[in-house]
Formats: sequence, structure tokens, C-alpha cells
Amino acid sequence: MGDLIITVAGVGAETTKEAQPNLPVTAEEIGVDAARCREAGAAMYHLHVRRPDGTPTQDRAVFAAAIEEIRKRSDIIVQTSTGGAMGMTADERLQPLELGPEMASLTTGTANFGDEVFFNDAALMKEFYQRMQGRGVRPEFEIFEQGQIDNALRLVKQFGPAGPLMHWDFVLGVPGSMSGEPRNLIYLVDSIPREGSTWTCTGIGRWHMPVTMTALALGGNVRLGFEDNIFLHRKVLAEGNAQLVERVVRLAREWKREPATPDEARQILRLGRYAAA
Ligand code: KMH
Ligand code: ZN
Repeated sequence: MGDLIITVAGVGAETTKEAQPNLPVTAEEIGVDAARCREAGAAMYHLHVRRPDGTPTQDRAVFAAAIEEIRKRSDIIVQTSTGGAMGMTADERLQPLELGPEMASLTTGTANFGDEVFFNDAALMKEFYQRMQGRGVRPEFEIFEQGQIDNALRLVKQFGPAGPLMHWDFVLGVPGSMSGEPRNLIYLVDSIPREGSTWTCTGIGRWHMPVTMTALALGGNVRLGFEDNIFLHRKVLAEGNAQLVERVVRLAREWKREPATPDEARQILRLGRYAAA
């Protein structure tokens, strides 16, 4: 059984077609991209969607169309974003939860995000967490700063668990937030409860490879994709999200680690029918 969960953040809200011509934008492009990534070894797709002109949206119908195109082609776990894009209201951001995805992202704290602020105050976090609990959607806690771990644990203490395990994603290298130094990842991993947690991580831009290599060494999971990094090498654009997956699979096999299939990832994360296991 595979032990490495590869998540692809293939679309994002900030990456443009101008910067990365291979960015999937339409529902069909996203469906095809997810299937290629699944073929290459990915188990999960962190999903953002776009309007036809490429601008980010959290519109429920646009999410539904993309999920339909993904489902036509693969069994990959779909994790919808509730982060959306800068400046969106909480109500806008919450829309994809109405579709009952298996998982959704949840950032537990406000973070500096380049020149902007990614706003997630206590009221928003509580609302998002309880909505996920109510719909049986497993949150992935998106952690940009260490204090956000304490915020997530506070939510679990106050409102009870949102599933049999807590799943964490450490997002390192966003300008203005924690960088992708190995010591930062080690510190964050040490900060989550040892029991009852699973974790992944991603390095933004030039931090992609350092964070990936540290995660493999620590026995963790990895996230990658055009939301986080558009390059294969310095100044060399990746041909597609699947190319980034292929590289991680090659590296992981050198460490005797195998990519988990979506169903194996469901078992590891105790999602759906594996929740009671
Ligand atoms: N687009 C970023 C501002 C998430 O998906 O949950 C936030 C983000 C996080 O992408
Ligand atoms: Zn995202």
C-alpha cells in the first residue's frame, strides 16, 4: 500500500495563464489535469475554479461543473478551497461546501500574503469549521504561521472533532508568512498532536523543492501544483501539474516510498467509509 499522499493544488486563485500557459482554467481542462495527475501518482486535488476570463470565483455552479469533469475521469479526492481569493466575503468563500465535497481547506488565522492580508478572524474560522462539521466535510487545516495550529486545536476543543483525524497542511514560503526553511517545517510538525494527526506541506515558489525534500525525509506527505509553484527548475516552466507529480514520485521511490492511490489515501486519512476503521 502506498504511504505518500500527493495533493495537487493545480489551479489556485492568483496564478495567471500569462505566467503559466499550461494553467488549467475551464472545467474540462481541470478535469483532464486532475486525471493526468492521478495517473502520475496524485491522490488528492485541492480545487479552485475560475470564470471563463480566468478570474477566480467561488461560485457553486462553477465548482459543480469542475467536479463533474473531474469525476468523469478519475477517483481522485476533491478538496475544495474555502480560501478563495483575496477580498472575497465569507459567504462567497463558503459556497463549495454546499456541494458536500470529501474535504475542504480551512485556514485558521489571518496571514500576511504578499502585499495583502488573507483575512480569517475568529468568527470566520468558527463559522467555516461548524459548517464543515455539519456537512461531514473533513477540513484540511491550512497553516501559514505556528499560532494557527493553536487556533485549530481551539476549534476542535470548543466544537468537537470534525472527523477521526486532524489533517494539516503547512504552507511555507508565502511572502510575509513563514518561509520554507527545514527548521520551520520541523517546528510545525512538532507543534501538532502526535496522535490523531496526518500532515502534508507545500513550498511556495522557490521553496517547493526544499520543503518537498524535508517532508520526504520526515515521512510526511506533499502538496504541489501551479497554485504554489509554476516552475520545474529555475526559470523553466513546468509543462503541466502532472510533471511536478512525476518528479516527486521519482524522488519518493528513492526513499522507498510509494504514492498512495486515492482509495489508499482515504484509508490513511480515514475518510468516508474508512472513518470508523
Ligand atoms: N488564495 C489564497 C488567498 C485555500 O485555498 O484555502 C488562499 C488559499 C487558501 O488559496
Ligand atoms: Zn488554495
